[in-house]
Amino acid sequence: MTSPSLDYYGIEELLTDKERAIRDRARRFVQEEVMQEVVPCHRAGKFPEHLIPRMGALGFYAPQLKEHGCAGLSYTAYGLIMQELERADSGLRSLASVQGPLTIYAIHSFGTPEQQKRWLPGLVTGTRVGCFALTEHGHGSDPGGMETRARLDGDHYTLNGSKRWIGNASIADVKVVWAKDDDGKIAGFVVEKDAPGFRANDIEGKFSLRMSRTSECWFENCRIPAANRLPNASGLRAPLSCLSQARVGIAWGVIGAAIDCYETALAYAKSREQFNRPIAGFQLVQEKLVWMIQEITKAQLLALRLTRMMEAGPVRPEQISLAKRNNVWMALECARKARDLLGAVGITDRYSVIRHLMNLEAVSTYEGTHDIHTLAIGRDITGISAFGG
Ligand code: TGC
Ligand code: FAD
Repeated sequence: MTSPSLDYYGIEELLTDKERAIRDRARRFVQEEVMQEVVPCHRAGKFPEHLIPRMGALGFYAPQLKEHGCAGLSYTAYGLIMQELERADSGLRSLASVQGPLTIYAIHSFGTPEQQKRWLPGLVTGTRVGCFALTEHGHGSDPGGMETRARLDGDHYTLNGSKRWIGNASIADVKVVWAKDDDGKIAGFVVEKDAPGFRANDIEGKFSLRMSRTSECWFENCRIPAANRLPNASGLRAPLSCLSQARVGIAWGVIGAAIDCYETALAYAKSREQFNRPIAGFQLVQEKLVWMIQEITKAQLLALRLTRMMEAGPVRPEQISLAKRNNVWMALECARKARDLLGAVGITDRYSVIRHLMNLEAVSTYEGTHDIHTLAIGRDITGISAFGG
């Protein structure tokens, strides 16, 4: 159960019984099967890969979608699952984001029935690993400038180019790759494992999202069947609509990381004594704890309102940008304040806080940086684009 301090505004009452049950099951999974893995995996810079099919069996991949084995849950239930995963580690939620709202959503939304039948069951159950390759070495915030090309050559496409910072690309069985076609239009292609002309390396030396595999990859005359083009994906709108799905999950997910930081800091502040009293008794310490619970509460309300709106009908991408931007910033600030309250022990992995802090730096960058979302919302409210040339 959520402790009363974390439900300052009675959010619990706004959830359905089913949503609460789904969240509690995700929390049990994290406590019973994940937590013991996190610190060793984080130290080793590895993801516990046996959990990939386990998370599939629990229905964690794109649960907001219907059919093809997806759970057909509410957007709020999807968000609550992401919250529980990210309470453990952003890398766990990231795995679910790449597999679900990115890879599965792309095939689910833009594929033919045959393509869906072929690739979705393995991805949804987690017996096959997916990846979503949009970012390139020269194009991160501006994916519209991508240089990867797909040339139609009889019954094949030939892909040339490179992608960088791609979650799970080196092990993925099913890679959704975005490239420009012969007409210069952005299109989606599925590159299967062992496609000739594909190679990938994992990126080493990460201080953030260490419990996550991140790769760079190259397509050198990489031949794939023409039937692997996703026919309903046309233009930048297609990958961006996948990002919208994932950003909602992030807006909820980071609340989990923030709650874990808050709970850790509160417990520590009550037990740690300096100047003959618990540090929780100092005004400056209380101010930090109050800031955290205030901002977590606002973030919960924002995320919940967003997913309730999505359950009722479409929302605008900028409304999703607002939640991603605010909630990731909030979680990062919570992690910074919690790290401060823990003093020296706060820099060790005996406590989760420094790990969350480092992870959230990447979460602030990926799926649109904080400033890119600022500009997206700025364009929406002023009608003037400040993105540049
Ligand atoms: P712009 O003119 O704004 O848009 C092009 C077309 O797309 C439409 N659109 C969207 N559609 C659906 N969802 C969205 N979120 C959309 N945003 C825009 C738009 O209406 C337009 O449609 P149409 O029909 O008129 O053509 O394009 P722009 O080139 O100005 O770029 C806008 C910008 C900068 C906001 C966009 O490029 C952007 O979001 N950049 C950030 C890139 C990004 O987020 N990359 C993420 C890569 S994947 C990743 O990080 C995975 S990490 C996952 C994990 O581990 O958890
Ligand atoms: P850049 O775009 O070079 O930005 C650098 C800085 O410039 C940022 O501060 C940015 O805000 C700022 N900036 C850029 N343009 C403007 C502007 N117009 N005005 C003001 N400021 C600007 N991508 C995928 O496709 N698939 C994945 O699975 C994936 N997983 C990832 C996992 C991790 C751990 C990380 C770190 C990244 C991942 N990414 C993935 C890539 C991620 O989406 C990009 O890193 C992100 O979009 C930013 O691109 P960039 O790193 O090239 O930064």
